[in-house]
Amino acid sequence: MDLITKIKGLNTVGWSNVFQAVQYGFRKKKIESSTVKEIKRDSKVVQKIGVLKNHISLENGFELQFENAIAEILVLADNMVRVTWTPGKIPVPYTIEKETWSKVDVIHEEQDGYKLKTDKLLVKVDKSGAVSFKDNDVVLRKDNPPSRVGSGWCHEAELKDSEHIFGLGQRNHALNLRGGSYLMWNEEPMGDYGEGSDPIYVCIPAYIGLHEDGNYLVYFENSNKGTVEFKETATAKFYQGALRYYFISGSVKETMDRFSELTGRPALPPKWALGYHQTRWSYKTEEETMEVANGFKENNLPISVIHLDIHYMDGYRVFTVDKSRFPDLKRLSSNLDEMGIKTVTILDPGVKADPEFELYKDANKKGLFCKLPDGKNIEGPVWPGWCGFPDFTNPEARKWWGGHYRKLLDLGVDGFWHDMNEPAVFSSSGQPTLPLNTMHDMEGRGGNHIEAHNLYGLLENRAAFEGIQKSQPEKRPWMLTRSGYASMQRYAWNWTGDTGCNWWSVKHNLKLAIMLGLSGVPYTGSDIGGFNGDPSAELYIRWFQMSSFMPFFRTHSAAFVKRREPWSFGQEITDIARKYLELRYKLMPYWYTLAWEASETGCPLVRPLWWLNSKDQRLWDIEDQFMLGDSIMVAPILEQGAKSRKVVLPEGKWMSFWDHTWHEGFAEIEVKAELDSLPIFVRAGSLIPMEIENNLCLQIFLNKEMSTAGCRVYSDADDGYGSYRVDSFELKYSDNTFELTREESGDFDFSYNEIDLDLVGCSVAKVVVDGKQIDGLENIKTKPFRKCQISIK
Ligand code: MIG
Repeated sequence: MDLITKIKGLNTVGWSNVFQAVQYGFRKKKIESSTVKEIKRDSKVVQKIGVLKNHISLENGFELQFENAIAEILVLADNMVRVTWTPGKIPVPYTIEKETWSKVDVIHEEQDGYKLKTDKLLVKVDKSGAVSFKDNDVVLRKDNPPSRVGSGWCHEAELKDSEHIFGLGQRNHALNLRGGSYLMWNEEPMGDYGEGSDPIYVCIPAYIGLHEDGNYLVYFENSNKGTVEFKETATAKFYQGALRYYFISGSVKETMDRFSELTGRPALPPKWALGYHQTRWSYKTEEETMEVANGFKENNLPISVIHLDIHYMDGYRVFTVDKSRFPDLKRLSSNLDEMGIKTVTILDPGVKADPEFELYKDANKKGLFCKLPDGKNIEGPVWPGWCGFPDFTNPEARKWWGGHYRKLLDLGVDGFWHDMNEPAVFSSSGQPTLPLNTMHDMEGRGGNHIEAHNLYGLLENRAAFEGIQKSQPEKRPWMLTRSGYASMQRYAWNWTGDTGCNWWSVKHNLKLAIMLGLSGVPYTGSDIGGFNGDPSAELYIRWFQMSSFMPFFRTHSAAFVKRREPWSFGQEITDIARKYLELRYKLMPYWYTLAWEASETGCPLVRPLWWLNSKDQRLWDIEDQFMLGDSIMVAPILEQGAKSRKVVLPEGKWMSFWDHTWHEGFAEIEVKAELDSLPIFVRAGSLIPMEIENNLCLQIFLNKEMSTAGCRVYSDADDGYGSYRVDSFELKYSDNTFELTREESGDFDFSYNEIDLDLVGCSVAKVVVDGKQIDGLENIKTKPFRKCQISIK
């Protein structure tokens, strides 16, 4: 980062903090200088694994002993293998949800190398230490023998010419990561990030390789600082630790399923989180917050959540409330609650080093802050001034931190917004975080910041999740986080931080959502309109339209810019915003069912176009369209002034959501899109469940050339861990008659009075519901049926 960017960045943090940032910058440089030197020196020491000396056959794998290293290859599931090269510290399994796997049938072979075979995968290790992975006789990937570099590892795999790479968390790059080099180090970019500013807040060392012979997912379980590069080879380097990675084969759905079984399924959110959120840095008083809430009601704009940014705290002290601005937070939250609005408050991990502050005193006494090798706390400046940073790798610190949420829950706060948890520290030089040689507990085994840094946000979220679950076991915790790491989907949603206020950023945020999804994190979204700037009405509403199809749907803006509620842009924009808000809420059964499916299978909600057909290479580079689930395809307008755009339709038939015209797939079409219009297409064979006036409405997009369609609808009490139900609708078509059946499972009561059927693009001749003919053919409304026959003209 050059000096100018840095100074610009410091400008957003406020000049009053610059002095401390400069002080900390110098201090940090001095503290970590010997570690930095060591890393430099170490990076030049390369050691080969040497020759194979011995091998041991294990129940589900092999241990191969080389002259300078040991490889353990274990089959954990029929499509997943774990490879571990030591020496190096074995990771604390912070990112692993499932450690014990049931036995798999594995055939061992020992000729021409060491082979392990399951129904789905063949792994072969050569005497040289090279490892190859095959699926149905096709080589998916070949790994070269790794080498030790300093106290870390360098791992290299061959890539095929056509191979595309997706994942690694949030990256400032094209969706296909091929050709780039990526630092694995969560970083606050200090101001807007743009092209070339990589890394940012969430790095995840997992990626999908896609080529003409298939695809796979690789996850490196190594949280240390490192780099991953995709040029001729995929080269991963980690500064320390054992080289441990998981290789998963199968369709993209199967790989996401296995990966989320390994690292944890995405938590099912309370339903309100899928609604619209509004915030600003900050709504500074109770009055101002109520005024915003009333603005939504007056303008007839649906809203579910308002977030309070840092001004609600007393001098930015975490877990406190500023009594002059928010004299009665409980009153505010219950007033909002009556309007159907949930309250979310921001929390930063830094604890003000104020000898009068109870929280600080307590953590200090208990020794819960991060320390330097000399045993003293490392303190750094953030919003409250000098702060201590809880060591979330210490189980005691997690418990302690998690215990404090109760205070805010008791004040009626419904969810939490975790900012600055890279962790970010204001610093005028080097990376704006803690020194590399900061010590961490790492569940008692010890470690430094090189290893713990990327885990910091993840473990703050875990501490919160566990604490909130304990304080409020009847509800599902909801939190939003800026930083995170592999497996964060178990605890938190993500937003993409201080994104730029420009057209590049709106485009880029679509890529970030797809990338995160393919890295295991399904819930993300961006500050609508960009963070630090004043978007034009056009930029705002185009961004808003796209975000209405993103899992996290929120307008946010920085402290020094104009107010940004939808009505700030005038009547026309307010009306367009209402149209997309209403559509979002209508589609809630579709969203909620996708969320439930994600919690069962790890599949992201927002998917790349090639999700449905990974063989179609034309789809591999498309990064300005996306699938929401398997049925809805969105092609947002991402160019200033554009009133139309090109849309690529994958194989199959597609119906325009708005004008109900059919389009042949495997084609590119030009679509008109005036300012109020977002191109949306529905795949033929889809049933889209919607909620309209408390009824369940099924929009049926069945082309007469097709014979089946279906969908599932998940419902429960919208929160908590009680009973649920799944209604599975299946539709068969022949001889001008549709037969629609509904099967139910689970014991939650059906929550709709009626089911409305909307046969898009057909005129109905006769409807028979559970054996009885009904009237009203234009608009079919029925009691919850088992079987319904519809004849069309
Ligand atoms: O240093 O809390 O990304 O969303 O409004 C800035 C103030 C701190 C950064 C977050 C932004 C939030 C802001 N925070």
